[in-house]
Amino acid sequence: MKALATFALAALTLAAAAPASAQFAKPEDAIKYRQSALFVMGQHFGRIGAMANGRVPFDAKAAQENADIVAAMAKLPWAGFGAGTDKGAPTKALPAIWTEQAKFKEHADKLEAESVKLAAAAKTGSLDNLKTAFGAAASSCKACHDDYRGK
Ligand code: ASC
Repeated sequence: MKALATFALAALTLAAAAPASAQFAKPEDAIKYRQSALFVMGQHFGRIGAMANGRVPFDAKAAQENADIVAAMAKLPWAGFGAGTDKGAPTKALPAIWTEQAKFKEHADKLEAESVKLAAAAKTGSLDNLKTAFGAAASSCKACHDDYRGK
């Protein structure tokens, strides 16, 4: 039992010190993880967009719930872009992600910041505030896709 506890502690310590890519058993898992996180985020972001663009009636509570999910999801994809995850499963991620890591991280940070603002805007209950914050967040999605997502 004591040996097991020691082993578990050592494993935890290693895990905490390991780079993000080591959180995944294989590159394919990291690729699926980031795609899944971005897909879920996109679904909830799209529901806000439908309200912001007048395609569905504004529902302040739904906007708030969706924006909270977007803000939580926006933190996740980046761990799935670790070293060695440029291939291993079908991916549109461009090689520049790994050669321009500082710039890519700026985009990720920008999205996270805009999604926090989106959630704050949604909490005000104002459609105008939601529209403004949605536009800014969508621009941050697009800016990164333009540079780092292939066709
Ligand atoms: C979305 C979505 C994106 C962005 C992007 C904005 O709703 O899924 O990836 O907006 O299209 O330009």
